[in-house]
Amino acid sequence: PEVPSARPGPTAPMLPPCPDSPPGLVGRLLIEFTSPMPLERVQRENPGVLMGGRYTPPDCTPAQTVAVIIPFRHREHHLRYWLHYPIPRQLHGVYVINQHGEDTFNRAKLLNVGFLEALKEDATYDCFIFSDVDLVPMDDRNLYRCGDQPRHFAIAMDKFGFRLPYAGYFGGVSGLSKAQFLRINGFPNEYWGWGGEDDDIFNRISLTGMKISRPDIRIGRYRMIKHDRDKHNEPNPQRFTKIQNTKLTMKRDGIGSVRYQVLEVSRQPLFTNITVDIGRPP
Ligand code: UD2
Ligand code: MN
Repeated sequence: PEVPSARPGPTAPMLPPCPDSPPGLVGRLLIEFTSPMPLERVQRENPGVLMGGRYTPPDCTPAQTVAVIIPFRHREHHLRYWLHYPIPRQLHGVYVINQHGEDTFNRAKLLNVGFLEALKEDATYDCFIFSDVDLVPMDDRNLYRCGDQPRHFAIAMDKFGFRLPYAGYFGGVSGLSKAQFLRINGFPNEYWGWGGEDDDIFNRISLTGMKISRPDIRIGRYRMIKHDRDKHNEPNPQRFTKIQNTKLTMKRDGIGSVRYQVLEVSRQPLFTNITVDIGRPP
């Protein structure tokens, strides 16, 4: 009998592996958020990106299939800057997970939803980058890829004086392989409102015996688009006690227990928007 995958044909061209770093990197980028960024312009800049934000290099086979997951509500103008700057061209799928309604925001639960929904669309994703919508890397050598340990990308942000604010900081932009994400039972679903969920994720990684990998401090630089605290994302007063209890809660609260309802999947020219009902705090 035939083994289909072993037989190259016109539908499965044998392309050489892509180089470790993509061609044409320039290093430090000039990032600014002054004039508004029309979506039509961003689309014109990216003719190679397919509907839904899917991208495959035309001439080589990437070692990893990388999806970015963006937690989202009411930040359209930030998304346009995020799409405009070059980093998205290192990715193979862009998923904006849009929280429906006006109940309290829940960043980590939206990221869990994004992991599952991206895999439903393409089971070959094996690397997941989780990025705030307002964080733009200042250096394109900060490659959005997964490694043998979970990776923290946003280590030197303008708002923290281009330094790591504390040793266990894991906020902003991070990356986990599919296996690493499953090993920590994904992210917590029970952090409603601002804060704490990134520290819980850091705890999960440490408790499963993994270590954080980070880029060079000169390369992991970011600008955050200035913003006020959103409505319905007030600081969560429970966050300090919750992060003391990750060891107890991580087994029952995570990717294995996430409940939600997808309301709409819409493929836009540069990203896939998934609007989801994730419920509200108890
Ligand atoms: C910090 C962390 C962030 C997260 C958060 C606490 C940095 C740079 N980032 O962000 O990773 O740990 O604290 O929860 O330190 N969002 C919306 N709509 C909303 C509310 C939030 O789209 O109404 C999304 C959006 O992608 C945003 C992200 O959630 O970038 C984090 O929220 P934030 O930007 O208000 O919080 P910030 O900057 O303090
Ligand atoms: Mn922010």
